[in-house]
Amino acid sequence: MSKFGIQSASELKDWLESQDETLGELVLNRDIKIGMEAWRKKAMLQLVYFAVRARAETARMILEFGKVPYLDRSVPEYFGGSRWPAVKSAGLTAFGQLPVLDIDGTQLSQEAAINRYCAGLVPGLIPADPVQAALADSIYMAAEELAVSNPIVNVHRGEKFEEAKREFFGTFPRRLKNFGRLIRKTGGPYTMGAEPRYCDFKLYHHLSNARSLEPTSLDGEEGVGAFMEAVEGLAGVKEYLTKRPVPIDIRVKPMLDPNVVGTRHEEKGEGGSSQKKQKV
Ligand SMILES: N[C@@H](CCC(=O)N[C@@H](CS)C(=O)NCC(=O)O)C(=O)O
Repeated sequence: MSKFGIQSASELKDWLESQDETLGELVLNRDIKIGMEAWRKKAMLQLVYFAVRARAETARMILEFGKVPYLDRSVPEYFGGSRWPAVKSAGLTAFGQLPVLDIDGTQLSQEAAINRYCAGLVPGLIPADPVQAALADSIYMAAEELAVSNPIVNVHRGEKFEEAKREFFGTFPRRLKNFGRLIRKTGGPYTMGAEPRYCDFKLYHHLSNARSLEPTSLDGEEGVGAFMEAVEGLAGVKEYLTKRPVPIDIRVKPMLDPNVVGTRHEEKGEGGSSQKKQKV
């Protein structure tokens, strides 16, 4: 037994993980910190979501960037063959929504919480300084205000699509200006300067949604093009972006191509969409 009363590797792991980063900086030497990182990465992560490019995308980019192993799970894969309506009515997720990240059996809901947890596994994505970390959160939340782009790309059709798109692009230019100003102020290429922070993956996702709806929508805001390229060039992210399925038939019959495991085809059992009723 150690003088701290820690008796097993798993107790040590719990203790290490309960320490905040500042204390970690003071107490832990570099090797222990690396060991702690490795331990964290050993957690079995299962990301459960629908087959749309929406609220799981930031977590995927963060995990791919950090080379953190995880499993992408469809609803039937994770919930023993059940489909979403049954899962939801049985209360099998905390808030009746996805995404969910299963961390060694503990289910974490809410995209922001999932992304922050994932970012914590990757050194540098959450600034060590609490004020800087809070600033990263504020940029993240400002990007979250673009989240209505998700259903426009992945769900809406016809008149509903046109209406939602019109509304989105009504406020988008002013929001984009704010992000552009921020990037220029910090010197870029990322929102907080030379290093990527977790908020950058969230912002990238929503700006790329905007770009797939209106290919020229990011043009003319200095710094934003370089921001997009910088995120796209990050090791791990670059490979991921080329291999991920692509939203196709936006506005008409949106779906992902190729039809990956857990896509709406499979969710319904055969061709056709069962997800159009879901709120993405
Ligand atoms: N605030 C939640 C929103 C989650 C959410 O709206 N999830 C949608 C998919 S993107 C969902 O689960 N829709 C299915 C339903 O509500 O039945 C988060 O950030 O995770």
